[in-house]
Amino acid sequence: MHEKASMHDKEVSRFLSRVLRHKPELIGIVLDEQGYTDIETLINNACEFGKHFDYAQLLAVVANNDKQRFQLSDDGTQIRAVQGHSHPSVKRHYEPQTPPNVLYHGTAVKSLDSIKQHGLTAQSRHYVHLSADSDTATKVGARHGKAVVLTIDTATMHAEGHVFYQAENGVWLTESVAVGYIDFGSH
Ligand code: HQG
Repeated sequence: MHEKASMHDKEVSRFLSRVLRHKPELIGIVLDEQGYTDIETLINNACEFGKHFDYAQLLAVVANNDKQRFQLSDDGTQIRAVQGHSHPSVKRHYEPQTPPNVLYHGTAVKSLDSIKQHGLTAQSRHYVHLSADSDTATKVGARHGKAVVLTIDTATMHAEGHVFYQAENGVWLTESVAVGYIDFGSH
């Protein structure tokens, strides 16, 4: 295959998730506290790393992304992932929001024992991620194995002072979820 073979949008999206959430140093880019990085540098450095896409393709990936994972700065020169970060440079500000009465968390059956012991913790990311609907949560859980959807009593959590945030793409975030707020269903 040609060295400069263009990438599919999905590959670009995966690559952007990797460097904008977890591993900017892979291509020598820097994320600011709000997660933004300079697009020109990103494209040039990605190219040197063997990942070839241009500004037009990046714009298309941002616009068409199924989960709206990315956001451009107002002037179009910077890009960030809106949630999902594990990188310590990023300390994103989100406005606290009142959550719906319940939210869902998709996980894998193999994690249930540990979750029953410790509750939901952020693992490598900065927050526990919660979904507004159980179908989405099922898909999130299936990434890790046989999926199971947990129902979180967010009304009580919120009433008891736990803080929730919603990323620009609708994903809900909170620091952790204690076992007492989790409905495991039949599991
Ligand atoms: C589990 C995707 C053992 C947790 C999704 C999950 C989401 C525990 C895994 C976003 C645990 C972490 C985030 C405990 C939590 N013991 N396991 N105490 N507490 N876990 O990938 O929520 O498509 O870091 O249940 O859609 O799966 O990439 O988090 O299974 O919104 O945009 O530890 O990533 O978005 O896995 O997914 P992850 P997640 P994108």
